[in-house]
Amino acid sequence: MIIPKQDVDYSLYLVTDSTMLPPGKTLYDQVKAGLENGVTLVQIREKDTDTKSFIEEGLEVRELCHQFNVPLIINDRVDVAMAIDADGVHVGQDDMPIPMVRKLLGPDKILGWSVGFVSEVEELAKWGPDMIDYIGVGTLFPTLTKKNPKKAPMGPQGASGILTALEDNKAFWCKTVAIGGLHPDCIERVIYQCNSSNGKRSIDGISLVSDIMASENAAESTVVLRKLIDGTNFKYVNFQLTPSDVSSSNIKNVISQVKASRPLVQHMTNKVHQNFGANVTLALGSSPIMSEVESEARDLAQIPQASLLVNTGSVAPATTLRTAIRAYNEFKRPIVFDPVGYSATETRLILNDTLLTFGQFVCIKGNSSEILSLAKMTEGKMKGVDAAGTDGITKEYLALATQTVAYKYKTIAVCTGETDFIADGTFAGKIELSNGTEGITAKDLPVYTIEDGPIPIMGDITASGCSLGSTIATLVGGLKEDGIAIDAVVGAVQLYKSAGKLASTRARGSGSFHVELIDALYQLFNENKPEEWTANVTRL
Ligand code: 3NM
Ligand code: MG
Repeated sequence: MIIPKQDVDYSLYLVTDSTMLPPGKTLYDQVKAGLENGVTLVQIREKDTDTKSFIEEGLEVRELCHQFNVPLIINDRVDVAMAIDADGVHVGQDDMPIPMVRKLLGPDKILGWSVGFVSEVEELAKWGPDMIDYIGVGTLFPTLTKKNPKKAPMGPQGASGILTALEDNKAFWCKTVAIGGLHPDCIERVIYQCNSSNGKRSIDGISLVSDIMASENAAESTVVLRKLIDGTNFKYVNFQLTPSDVSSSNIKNVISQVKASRPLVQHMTNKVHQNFGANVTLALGSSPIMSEVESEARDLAQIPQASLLVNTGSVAPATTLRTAIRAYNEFKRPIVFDPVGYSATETRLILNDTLLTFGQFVCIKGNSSEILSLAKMTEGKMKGVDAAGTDGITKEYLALATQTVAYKYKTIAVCTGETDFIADGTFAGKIELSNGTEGITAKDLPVYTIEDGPIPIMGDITASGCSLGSTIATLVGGLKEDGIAIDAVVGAVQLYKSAGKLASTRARGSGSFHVELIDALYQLFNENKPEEWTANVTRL
């Protein structure tokens, strides 16, 4: 062994594939460029190479790796690994059984295993610390590299489930690398979003093939990856994610910023909401754009003070939503996600879960049924897309569900109902390998309630919940660089609830309620006196 196996640095793990090399480059060239720029572990994974060539190549790459003090792992071929005295072996679920591999390799070599399911974690935990050293957790995202994939992409939430299972099963020794479809656009998000629910671990490294092996400039590609992995701050919005003691003066400040910047609020939303959401946005002095055109999403995302509301009652195809989510993340503009009818049907569940793996959202807003489903804290089924009765569900339980969603998606979660709950799970955008959330769990997150008693008629108009999404997207969109996300979200919910209350005292029925709600939003926003708003904000 080049270094004791407990000292292996898993942070940037390059797996080879000689079928995707760019013209003029050899496998050796690409590995060398990687090693020179921060690759910390190498695996030779060659599916169609003759044994003799594999051994020749293995010996060369082994020597190269050892010049950089980097261990060399061999995929699948235990015989080749032993023949060339490689530092370890990586096997998949259909390869030689782990206890046999370990028996052949002896105790000191590194043994890695591809894992996609919790049951596999339970198995490795039973074997104990002398068997598996690390697991490749995947597939994270769709990839063309692995032929005939047997697993569907699990996304960061699936990877978090694997990390949680390692903790639950006390497999504390086992290191983890994420694998599958990892490229610069998602590295920070993967490190940020993947952690065990007890807050004690996140992934120990990023493992990838094509981003380096297929690169025309493998050195440059590795530098980019290394920088992302070593960063400690995931700036997915151009304003602050710091915790705040939200107060009326903070909210006043948010409203002033929105008045000055008049954000452009792109709505990808359902037909019923489009007109009302546009009018709500206009009442807040801002510009709605109801575009669902894929080819212009990038242009819109580059407009300063743009924000995006994704409401999955939308008729836009998933690919369009994905393109928009990517673009807004890339240009560090905020996205508010409203998973309408989450899990009401299988179709909605798949669409919402897929979209949730595509990006990083500054806020996820849902009614109590949606939040309970997202938190996996309900056995009950939703009725239609309206909030199911929350009778019998305690405030403590809803607060915990909101915290759980905030924690799981590293977002500000909003759960609407007669009492609204808001939990801040942004962790200031802090990212780091291995350490998770440093022991902080969902129930430790800051949580606020917004209350104004029952609001008659509010539930009798359509798109009132969706338009809270418009209000949040407007306020976060209008934040200046020093503005704070949680101030804007709490402010938006308090403003919207207070305006609903005011409208209900003025309206004669559900028809005039619509009009009165727009007027009330217009009035309260323009007066900008949050200290007089009727809805109460309480930090629990
Ligand atoms: N194993 P790329 S996914 C080798 O899920 C491998 O276990 C996977 O390639 C798993 O970085 C994968 O080019 C391919 O997407 C990863
Ligand atoms: Mg294999």
